[in-house]
This record gives sequence, C-alpha cells and structure tokens, in this order.
Amino acid sequence: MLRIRRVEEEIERRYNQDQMKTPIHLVIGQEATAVGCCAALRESDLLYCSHRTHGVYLAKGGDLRAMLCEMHCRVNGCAGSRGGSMHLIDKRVGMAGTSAIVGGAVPIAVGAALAAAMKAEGRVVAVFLGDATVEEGVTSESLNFAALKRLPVIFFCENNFYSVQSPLSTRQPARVIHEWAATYGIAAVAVDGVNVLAVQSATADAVERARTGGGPTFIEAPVYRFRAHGGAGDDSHTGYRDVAEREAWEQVCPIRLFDEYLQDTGILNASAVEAMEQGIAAEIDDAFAFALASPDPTEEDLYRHVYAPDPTR
Ligand SMILES: Cc1ncc(C[n+]2csc(CCOP(=O)(O)OP(=O)(O)O)c2C)c(N)n1
Repeated sequence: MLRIRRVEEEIERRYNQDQMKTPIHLVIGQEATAVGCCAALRESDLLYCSHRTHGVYLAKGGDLRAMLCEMHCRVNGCAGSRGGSMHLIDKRVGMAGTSAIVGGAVPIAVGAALAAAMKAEGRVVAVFLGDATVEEGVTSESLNFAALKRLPVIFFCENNFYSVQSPLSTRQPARVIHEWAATYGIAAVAVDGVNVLAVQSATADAVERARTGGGPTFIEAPVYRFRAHGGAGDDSHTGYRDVAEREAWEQVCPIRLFDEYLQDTGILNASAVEAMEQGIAAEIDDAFAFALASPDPTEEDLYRHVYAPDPTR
C-alpha cells in the first residue's frame, strides 16, 4: 500500500511537467482494496480492471518500469506504448488487462472465467469495478451469466460514491449495491474498504467459493478517492463534494490505519518503516530514470499489431 501511495505521489508531482502522455486516475486513498484483494489471489489467478488501474496493477505484481514506460509512451511500455495509464497489462503475473470503457472489463473477466471453468484450470478471475459500472447494462448481463454458469469470478466493487463529479444519489435509486447484486443469485457481501485485512479475508472467502465450484461473489467495498477523478490534485473545491467529507475520510486513511495496527502489535517498528520508505524511493527513482531513458516508438512500431486488409490486393 505504501509503495502504491508513493508511486502515485511521484506521478502526481511530475504530471504537470507533461512528460507523461496519458490521462491518470489516481487511487490515493483506495490502496487497501487492491492490496487486500491481491493478497488473497494466486499469481496464476487473473485480474481485470477499468480505468483506475495503478493500484491493482502494482498489487498484482505488475512491473513498475514497464508501467512508467507505458505512461511516458516509450517502447518498453507494458502495452507497447499504445495504451497509457488506463491500459495496463502484465501477463506474467496474471494482470490480465484494463479498459478505459466503464464496464468494458466486466464481460471480458466473465469470459475469462468461463474459459477457466471449461479448461478446469482451477483459476479464479477477479474484476475491479466502480459504483458507476453497476449502471452499465453489460454489468447486469455479466452478473446474470456468471450466476447461471456458476463461474469462478469475483466482482470487486469499489464504491467511492462518485462517477467523475456526479454523486450516487443523482445516478441510482436509493439502494444498497451489494444487495442489488444478490438479486442475481450471487453471493454478495460488504467489506470495510479501508481495512486491508478485512478485504483480504472477504476476498479469501470468495476465492474459496470460486475454486470449489460455488460460483461468483460480489464484494462491495466503500472507499474514498482523496484526489480528483482524473489528473493531479483534488477537485473538491469545484463544489461537487464537500471538503469536510474528504477530510473525514482522510482520518481513516488505509495506510495510516494499517501502520498503526502493525506498530501497536509490535509487528513493525519505525526503523523498518524507514527502511521500507528508502527502498521504495530508490525503486521509484530507478523506474522513472529507466522510463525517461527509454526510446520513443518508431514510425515502424506504429504498424505493429495493426490489422488492415492490403488495399493493393
Ligand atoms: C462507457 C463509458 N461511459 C462513460 C465514460 C466516461 N467515464 C470515465 S470514468 C467515469 C466514471 C466511472 O466511475 P466508477 O465506475 O464509479 O469508477 P471511479 O472513477 O469512481 O473509480 C466515466 C463516466 C467511459 N469511460 N465509458
């Protein structure tokens, strides 16, 4: 969680220098969901996600250098410098892909779960979605199909209450999202999204269900993004959400809570935290230097992976 936070803080610090050629959607404040979920998955399990990618990509073990190359549009990017921040992938570790289309990753994850079930691979597939993704028709279709086929898929809903700058109350009838999901015949639970151990435990239950043929689970985790929907900095001053609301959530910062728990129980001490900070800082420096030293794609690269019929034939 600390590594994700520090990586994003550095991305944010440098963002307006305009060397990164990508939109960004920071997860600062939402680290416990990515880390808690991935802690319960195996490397061979697959993870999909929408546009808010950095946390899950790093938590699943995605390569930091390749991520920063992607964000700087360099040849060593994890998506071949075609995707930017919203399209991170690292197949070595089961980070199976992310999509800028809200809801786009959900049916792909269900398809991957169907494939895993048909091949009897024992593989679980998880997909991260936001509260707005629940409003997309394809999410309903995906829940229905996953329930019908008892697929080994986990729908992980990070409910941060806003879609860009629109609050839930203007977008959905008053309801509890995981209770709505349960109407599809899916096991559905709520979990405290700032408590990494609670997230890990809820996901472990869902993984066990999926691996033993019990079918899908929908997990709803209330969280809060401390930054704007997109870009660097906070945008609460524009008036769509209360500054006091954000400040109240900052009191339950998932990293601070876990740090306090670990230090109170004697699992961690201040010098271990300092060593962690130093290791992370060195890794981040290295990864940015690597990205900035990597070459731009060539014109030839532009045509790789492109399918187009030859007009001369
Ligand atoms: C199909 C589609 N509609 C609209 C958008 C524009 N859009 C990008 S992010 C976003 C908000 C998504 O909110 P949510 O799924 O709750 O995730 P969050 O941004 O809160 O993490 C919207 C509407 C899009 N990318 N795709």
